[in-house]
Amino acid sequence: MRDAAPTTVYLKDYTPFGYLVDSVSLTFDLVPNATRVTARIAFRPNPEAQDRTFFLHGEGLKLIGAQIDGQDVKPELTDQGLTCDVPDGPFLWESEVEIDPANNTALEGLYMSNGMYCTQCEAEGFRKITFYPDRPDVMSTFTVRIYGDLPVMLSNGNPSDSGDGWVEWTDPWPKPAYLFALVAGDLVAHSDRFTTASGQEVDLNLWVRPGDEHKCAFGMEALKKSMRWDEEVYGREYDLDVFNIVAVDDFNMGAMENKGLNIFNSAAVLASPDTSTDGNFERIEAIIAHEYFHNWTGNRITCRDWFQLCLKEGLTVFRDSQFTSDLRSAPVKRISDVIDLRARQFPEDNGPLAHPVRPESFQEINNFYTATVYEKGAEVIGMLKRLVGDAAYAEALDLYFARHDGQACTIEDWLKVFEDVTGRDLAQFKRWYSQAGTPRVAVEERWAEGTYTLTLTQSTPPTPDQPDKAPQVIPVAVGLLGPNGDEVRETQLLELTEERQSFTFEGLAAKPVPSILRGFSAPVILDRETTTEERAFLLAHDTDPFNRWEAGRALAQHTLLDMIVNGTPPEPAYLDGIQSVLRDEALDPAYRALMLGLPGQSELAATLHERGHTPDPMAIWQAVETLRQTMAEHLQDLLPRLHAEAQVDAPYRPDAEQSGKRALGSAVLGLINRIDGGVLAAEEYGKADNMTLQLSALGALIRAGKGAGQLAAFYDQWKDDRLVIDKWFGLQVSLAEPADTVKVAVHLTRHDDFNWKNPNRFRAVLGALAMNHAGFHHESGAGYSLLADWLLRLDPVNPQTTARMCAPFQTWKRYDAKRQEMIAEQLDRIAAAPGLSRDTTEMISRIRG
Ligand code: 0A1
Ligand code: ZN
Repeated sequence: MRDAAPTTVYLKDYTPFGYLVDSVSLTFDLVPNATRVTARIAFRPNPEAQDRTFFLHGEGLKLIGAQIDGQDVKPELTDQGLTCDVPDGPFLWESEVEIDPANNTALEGLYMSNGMYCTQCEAEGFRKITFYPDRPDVMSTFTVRIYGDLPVMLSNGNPSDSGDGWVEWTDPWPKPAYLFALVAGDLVAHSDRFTTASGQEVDLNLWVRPGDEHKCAFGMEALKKSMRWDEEVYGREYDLDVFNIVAVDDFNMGAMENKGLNIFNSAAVLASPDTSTDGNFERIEAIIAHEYFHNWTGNRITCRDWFQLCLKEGLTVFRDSQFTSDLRSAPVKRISDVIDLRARQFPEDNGPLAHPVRPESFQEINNFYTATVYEKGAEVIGMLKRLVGDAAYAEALDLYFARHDGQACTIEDWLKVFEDVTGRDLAQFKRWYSQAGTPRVAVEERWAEGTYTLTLTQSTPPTPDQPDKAPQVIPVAVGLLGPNGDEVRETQLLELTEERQSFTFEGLAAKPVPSILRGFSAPVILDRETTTEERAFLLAHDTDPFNRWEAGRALAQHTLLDMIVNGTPPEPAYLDGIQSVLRDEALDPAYRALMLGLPGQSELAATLHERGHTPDPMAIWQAVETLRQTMAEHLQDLLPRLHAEAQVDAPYRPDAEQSGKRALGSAVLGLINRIDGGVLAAEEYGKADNMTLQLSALGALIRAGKGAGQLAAFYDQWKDDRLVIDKWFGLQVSLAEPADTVKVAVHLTRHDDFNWKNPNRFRAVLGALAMNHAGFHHESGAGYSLLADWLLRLDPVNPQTTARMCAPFQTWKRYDAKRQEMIAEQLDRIAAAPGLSRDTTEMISRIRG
């Protein structure tokens, strides 16, 4: 069924639901096309609420019958739910509905994936399962009985009873409906046990389809590490007898934190050295931690309404980044997070989709699971922690858990614990939650008689619905270096609270070189005109690993922009500076691999646009190619030594040490490849004994124009492994040359294995198309129309994934008039499609502006 006319929901309109739910008892009779769901729900009037309208959400449900206190009732039905007259006091609501999981391609509610039943209820999917007040502030305990002839049938909580053909699960912890889950199918478990700090035994199971058993061990270890870490660092213990994780092939997102029954996209949990790259392993470890950490930040303490999404997501992303930093390398994690923030969040914050970390309105909440809510939300917590200090942060978190356990909370509740612990007024800090847009901080410096003055000026550009911005509290970590490279002032935190503010450093013997925004202490853009010499100096001497990398990045950006705008040759100071860093064997190989990275082409386009130029995707691509070639030649003598240093002589382990070496090896291979035309890559492909090496060699061969044979061999080797075949699809599109990208993508969409209803496979091709900057923005406009064709095809099948995949169009106003016109035409074509989903309608209209 297509959606009705969109309505907008506002944060300011929040009111509590008129009834409290004391208990929920559900039964499921699982049949692919006709599953019956009965619900017995104990309601009582909510003393805190004024409005006693009894409205239950419900979408696409066939109502079989309903009773109140055992008497048949005839509720009034709409396409959104039902209303009914109810008694003044407590009452028992009973309903029976029929649903069709086998035809649920939207992957929301109860659906089937490869013969397995599974659910996705966040944000508003539970209403597709039964009539219910489907809002996060309505919390209740659940008992769930599942009837079916499937070997494994799971729900939230602990197993409580079973009989012939049925099982029962009881979740003692009150929860909102979005955390409900059910899984049933022919599954096998990889099992383990965990003893909590207080001695409770927990059964751990990772459930997968038969054949995937060999891909479970890493995920299980990651789960145990997460459980221990949350005890040690946040004092949080697990609270049920069993923790189940299930891998599902058809899933719109990465994973979902349902209470006691986390459901994962199989790409976000299954791993083996043969089939997964180091990057996959690290991502899986982080996602397992993320979902597990939600047990406290999200489940035990949940959100009052969906506007508060960042309350659980920002905090949980922040916690999973801390976890990864502790387990692996903190500087490498920080740099990777900033690369990701700039690639995904900055475009959002600086374009038509900009919204505050806590949005104030939405049409479709699923469109707000964004990099702003998640990643900028985590940055905001990082700033808060810096501002109050580690000890106060820990104290505030303890208070948060103690004060709000079992509640559905708001950002006000969150900030209040910090205010209570520190006595600090966070009213201005709160603007980070309400103002959209990336603040820009301009830097001026003055040097006179031993006193160095930094003057910082902040401004945030207008964003949709927010023309004027007030100054925010910006923590700017600064250190000073003396002329010989010694640190003359250690890192200190400047608090920029005014629009313009000066900070002085006295008693200096010589004019220092400032290292500003160390550790990327705030999610801002630093506007600072500085010299190549100064950047090279910081690249050589900065003691802050983030800013040292940032200096290299700034040099790379500077030289690329100069090449693009002025046709200048690559900057020798950049090439020499990078060379010195690469020579330093004391530096972590992973860090050196990051030093070899260049700013993304889309990021370069954004910077050109900001500086008043119209980005030409082809010219950007060409400049990157030229710089890479120059780097390969400049570093030629050093490359064999680095390549040798990157070799791993031990059995494969996906840990920071080995994967850092392989990352360096892969970056170095990419450069050698430009000189030897694929000779080393062919050799490496032949002897690769893990997916990281195999894929990096295959990529190099494709780039050298010599990958055809290996691509075919790779397919034959892995055709039965859907996750590896996703990589095979994606790699070809992401590495295609600009003029060939669309051709390659079209060709792949005609492949027998292009199962476009599977979100992973759809994204492997169309997502990779959108990420190939010069290919997607090819002057023919074919990239735009191909993406639009597929969005139109996917929308009736899966609105959520379609809406997310509209995002590549968000940057359209950066480009020239011709490209803008071509994109506008595609946006209008999509918008005009009859019956377009609410999800996609909202995205397209916001992007179109
Ligand atoms: N809460 C999950 C992410 C998630 C969100 C929405 C979903 O369906 C619309 C699915 C998963 C997390 O943060 O991991
Ligand atoms: Zn999350």
